[in-house]
Parts: sequence; structure tokens; C-alpha cells
Amino acid sequence: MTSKPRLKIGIVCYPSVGGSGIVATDLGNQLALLGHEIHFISYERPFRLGSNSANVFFNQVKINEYELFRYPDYTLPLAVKIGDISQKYSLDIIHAHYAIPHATAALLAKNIVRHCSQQKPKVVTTLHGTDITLLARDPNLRSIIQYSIEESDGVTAVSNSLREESISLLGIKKAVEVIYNFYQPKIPAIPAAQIRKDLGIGTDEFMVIHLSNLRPVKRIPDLLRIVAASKHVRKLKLVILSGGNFEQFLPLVDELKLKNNIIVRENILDIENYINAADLGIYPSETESFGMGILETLSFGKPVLASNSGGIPEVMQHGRTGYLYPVGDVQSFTQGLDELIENPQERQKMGERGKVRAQSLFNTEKIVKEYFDFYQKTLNS
Ligand code: GMT
Repeated sequence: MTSKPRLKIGIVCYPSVGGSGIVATDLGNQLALLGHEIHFISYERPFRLGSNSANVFFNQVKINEYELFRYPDYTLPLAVKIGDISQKYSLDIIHAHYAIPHATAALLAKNIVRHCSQQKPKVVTTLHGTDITLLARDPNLRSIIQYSIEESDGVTAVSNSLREESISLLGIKKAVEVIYNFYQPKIPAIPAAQIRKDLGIGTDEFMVIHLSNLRPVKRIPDLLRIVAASKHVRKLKLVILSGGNFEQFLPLVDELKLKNNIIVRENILDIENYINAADLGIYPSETESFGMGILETLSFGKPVLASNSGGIPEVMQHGRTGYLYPVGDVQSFTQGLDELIENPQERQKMGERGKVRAQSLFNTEKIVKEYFDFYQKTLNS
């Protein structure tokens, strides 16, 4: 960061174990390492945000529950907090991750700041997926999402697929730039053999990994059915690193007689140790604008079976880094799983290709630079 300006950036994101919050946190951390001043704003400390460092600050939004209001409101106190932080630290950029309520609150904050001071922060909004694919279909939310996108100073989407869907679904005129997600794999600190032993997975067993928040869009019942239908089910262990409660799936686990095949770990931070110990990843989602779990799995040289849907084909390639199947095609997923269980050489080749692809297309330095350039472009517009 010799000649580049030091920016002051507010990052507004969800703190929970979801892709958008994780990407926002990693982006903020990386920008801070480059010398920029980063102010996270959310109702809780983001999941992967460590303690405050020299350039990283967390600002919590407090919500009051007034008896007068039947439902507590988050958007207004969020807007006030963004405005306060923006004025106090003279933010250059307010980067809202997820259209609502973050972009909406950021726009309100920008107007408050302009009203009270000479400052003119720019609002950058990153669309992450369900803010478009799910919520923009809701007539109660559609126009506010449309407005929040059109009024942002700069808009990005995490894949071409999401960009196209945003434009066709909302008819927006705003330019939407695609900036892919990135992942900086940490070096596993625990040997694969140790992790497998701790999980109770034998050396002759096959470990499938799945990382997600278990929402309906992830099609967890399909995941369970794929494992249950495998002809190698007796030596299969499915390890789910979950950001949600798995209990709702226990009746199906029982029905499919998978009690001894499933290992669930919640809110895991050292995902690298688990992915590194796995043989393959499965992601049968209804759709993914990108699929962070897929990128994370590829990054450790593991092949992936996933749905041919949304932005997933931009992240991985059918027949090269794993296999893509139509959504819900449990039978084909199972065939692919069995094929790769039986063919370790092919698995290794695919895994290596996936790792190279992850490192070259979705590496941290490249993508963080794209965001920085986008901030500069937006500031100069
Ligand atoms: O995975 C989720 O459902 C959470 C959601 C979120 O907003 O946190 O993830 C979305 O954003 C991620 C980060 O950009 C993408 O990797 C996910 O594909 C996307 N989820 C969907 O499109 C369903």
C-alpha cells in the first residue's frame, strides 16, 4: 500500500454462519491487512471476525423493544448506527452485503449524513443470492430491493448467474459488476489422520463433507438420500459442518437407517482441518448464487458433486473438478459418488484440478484488488 489511498470503509453484514457474512468478514480482514480502516456494523460480532486489530473495529447495533411496536425494527437503528459511524470516522465507502435491510439502511444513513454534515460517503451494495433469488420474488419486498439497488452508488454480484437473475427479475437499469467470492485456505493445523480418528472414521472408510446453514435451499434430504442409496453406504461417513440446527433431519436419518453414518459439527471455525481430512464434498442445493462451501472444498483438493444450478457451474466444472447433476437427481448423484469412491486416481486428478481452479480464479489477492478497484471507480463516479 505505498501509493494507494487508505480508505475508510464501513462493512454492513449479517454476523451469522452464512456465506454473505463470511465473505464480508474475510473481505474486511483482508482490506485491513492492506492498511485500510474497516468498521464492521451488525447486531452481533461476525462469526469469523477475530478481536479488534489496529485497523478493524466492530460496532454493534442495539435494538430497543418498545411496547408500542408489535415487532422490533432493525433497519432504523441500523441506519442510525451506520450514519453515526460514517460521520464519526468520515467513511469513504459504506459496503452493504445483502440488499435488505443492509443496502436500504445504508442509503438512509447516507442521506442522514448528507443532511447533517458535508460528508458524502458512497454506498456499494453486493448482492449475494437469496436477497434476489428468494426475497426479490416476494411482492412485499420487491420494490424496496429494486430501489436499494438502483440508488446504490455501485452494485456488485457474486456471479454472472446472479447478475443476470437480478436484472431479469427486477428489470433494474443499474450496472451490476460481477466480483466473484474468494477464499483464503488456512494451512490445516491438525493432521487428516488425527481428525478422522477424533471423528471415529476408520482408515478404510470414506469421508464425505458438506458445509452449509442447512436451509431448505440446501436440500439436506437429498444429501441424506444420496448417502443412503450408495452401494458403499457401510463404509461411508457424512460429516456435516453446519451453521444451523440438524435436529429437524433426525426422523429422516432414522428412516434411512443412517444413524451410524452421520457426524454433525456446529459452528466450526477450523473448517480447513475437516475439509482436508475428507475424500469428497456433496452440495445438492436447489440453487446457489456461488456456493462458498463448494469453493472451500475445492480449495483443499477435494472433488465435488453438486447441482447444475445458479452460479455453481461458474465455480466448478462438470467432469473436471467433480460432477454436476440436475437438481434433485439423487440417482445420478449416487452413481457419481460410487464411481469416485471406486476410482481414487480420478478423485485425486479432479481434486488437483479443483485446487488449481480455486487458486487461480478465486484467490484472495485477485478478488480483494477487484473490490478495491471497484471502490475507487465508485468514489470517482
Ligand atoms: O448459503 C446461504 O444460504 C446463505 C447465503 C447468504 O446470503 O449468506 O449465501 C449466499 O451468499 C453466499 C456468499 O456470496 C453464496 O456463496 C451462496 O451461494 C448464496 N446462497 C444462495 O444463493 C442460496
